[in-house]
Amino acid sequence: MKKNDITRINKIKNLILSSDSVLVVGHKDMDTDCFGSAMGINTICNYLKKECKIQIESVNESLVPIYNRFKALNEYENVFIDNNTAKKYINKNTLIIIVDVHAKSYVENIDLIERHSNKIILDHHIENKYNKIDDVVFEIILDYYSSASEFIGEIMKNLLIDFPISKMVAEVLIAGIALDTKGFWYRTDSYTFSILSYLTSFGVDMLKIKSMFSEDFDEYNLKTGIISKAYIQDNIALVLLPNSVKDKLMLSLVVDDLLNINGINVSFGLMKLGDDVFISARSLYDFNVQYIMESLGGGGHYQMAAARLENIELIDAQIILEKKIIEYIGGQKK
Ligand SMILES: [Mn+2]
Repeated sequence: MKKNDITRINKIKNLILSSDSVLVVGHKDMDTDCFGSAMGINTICNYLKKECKIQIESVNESLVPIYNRFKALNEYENVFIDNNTAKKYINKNTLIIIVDVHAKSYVENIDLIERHSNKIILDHHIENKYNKIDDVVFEIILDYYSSASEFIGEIMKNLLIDFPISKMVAEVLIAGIALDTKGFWYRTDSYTFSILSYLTSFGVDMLKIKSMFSEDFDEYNLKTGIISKAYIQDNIALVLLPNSVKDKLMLSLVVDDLLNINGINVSFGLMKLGDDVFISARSLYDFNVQYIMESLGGGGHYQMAAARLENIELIDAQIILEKKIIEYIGGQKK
């Protein structure tokens, strides 16, 4: 399967057209990519004149300001609904569109989804067959899309002929792509930029999107303090977050930023939360962090992956991780 497949796009269009209404469901702790793609589906439904609602229960802290801006607008007044309202909203001819997730354990409102048969999945994560929502009428789980927003943006670009999309919707889709590609660097190709070209054509100011990712002074200081204590060996950096940090976002900020430093091509960060240790990993070039995270029970992509080790101390997790890294490097040299 490749990008920009018109047959696939038409299939999705026809599934929407043959349904009474649409309910979009994303993942728990909804992020900007998930929200952007949901807003994209909502726009597609407007174009196809189908009623569409987006079920939102829990949103990530970083999405709150964007979400509030949409909620304040009259035209979206009844678009966002909670789990209970979603139950009352759907009938058997409603199409549930699951975006940016396909894992049973990570999707919002799994009870409702399992009881409903007319549902499809549109996701960009690496397929996990063991924890997948089943019995769907159609699914596209393609990890070569950088983001769900790129994927839905592609459908919009092909379907919405002469149909202007709102600047705010275009912005949130671009922000979704920016989030999952770490500022358009990771997993982007010429198709990604053609979608960005389409989306920016609706009067988008890219600096406004950049400002959505601004950090505050305290966060910046905390991050650079953690980074300054990283161990670095053979282009690989490893950093332990202090116990005082309770926000997992800091873990990904740290591993992302380590790769901005000359001479660091791979970064690992570890943090203890409750009884467990969370590990986040990034790489540039030819180093498969997904392989290492998978060997620890986690997953992700070649250059961006994560794992969770249960009931363990930080130091023990570090020892296990270092052993895996050494094994991986040893295997590569053979
Ligand atoms: Mn995503």
